[in-house]
Amino acid sequence: MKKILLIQTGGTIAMDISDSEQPQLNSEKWAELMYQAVPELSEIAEIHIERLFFEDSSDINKKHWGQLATLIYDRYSAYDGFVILHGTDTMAYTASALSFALQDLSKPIILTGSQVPMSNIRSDARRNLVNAVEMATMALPEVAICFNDFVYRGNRATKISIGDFDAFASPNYPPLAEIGLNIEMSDNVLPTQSTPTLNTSFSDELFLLKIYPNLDPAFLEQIDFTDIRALVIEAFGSGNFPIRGKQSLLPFFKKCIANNTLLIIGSQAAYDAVELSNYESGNKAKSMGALSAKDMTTEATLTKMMYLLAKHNDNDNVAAAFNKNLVGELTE
Ligand code: ASN
Repeated sequence: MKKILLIQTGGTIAMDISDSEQPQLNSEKWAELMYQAVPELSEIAEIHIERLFFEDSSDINKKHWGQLATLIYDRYSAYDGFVILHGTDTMAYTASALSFALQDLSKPIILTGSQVPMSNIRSDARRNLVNAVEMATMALPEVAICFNDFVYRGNRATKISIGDFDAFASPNYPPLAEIGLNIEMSDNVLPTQSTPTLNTSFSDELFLLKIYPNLDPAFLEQIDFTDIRALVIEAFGSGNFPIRGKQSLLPFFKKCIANNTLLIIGSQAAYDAVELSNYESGNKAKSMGALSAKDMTTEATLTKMMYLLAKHNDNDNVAAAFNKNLVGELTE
């Protein structure tokens, strides 16, 4: 029987709504509840549970990503696969970050959670948990999100629904697996490697700006860019932004580049890829030296930049690595 390490990090899946005074269960009580609710788990794998921390996923940051990656790296040879129970709100960020933190995998690292606490009658926790544990026993050497009968590459996934069980999507990459009567595995899985690598450093020296009609660039002038090494823009469509009149963002972007801040153009549209040469504004950004996020999710764009800024001091090295497909996060 395969050995799976189940890592508890918090989120709705671990909440006990019947105990409003202490909604966060300890790992023993949670394990008890888990086996009570899903007794078939013990037929799928031998499961060991570790509670690493216990947070609503809004409070998870690069410190937690480092802890998770280190724990998996340290236990790597002892288990056949890993399941991380995580809140759904920032699951796609953690999955993306882990795909950069732990590369060259030969075993599955599957994140799951639920929209409704395990203790509720109509919770999605049981199904997601069974599916995730089963996927962690399979030949899937990737960081993946298993949710609502789909398995998505972690750095391609994004949360799309607050309340629906179908909470995640992978707009620009097909699912790695679909779980029905049978498990349909895709051929688009990363190749198995032999030895994983560990990186636990992520930089926070970046800033995300979502643009919108009537954004006054004067507000942006007030941001102190001294410690901001990269500015990620969620632009419109294929990478467009205002270039006429008082609302033109060109002077601000020029200032950023002069300040040695990397400029990355992403999109507010989830499907397809940024293409800077399609329109005048994108072309202007491109000739100023802006980078394209191509078809990456915002989660992947940000965590990739955080990883690269921590890894390289030189902007040219960051830019060169950013343009490449490192761990399946973009289509080249
Ligand atoms: N607020 C929760 C979290 O992300 C939401 C959930 O898990 N469904 O931790």
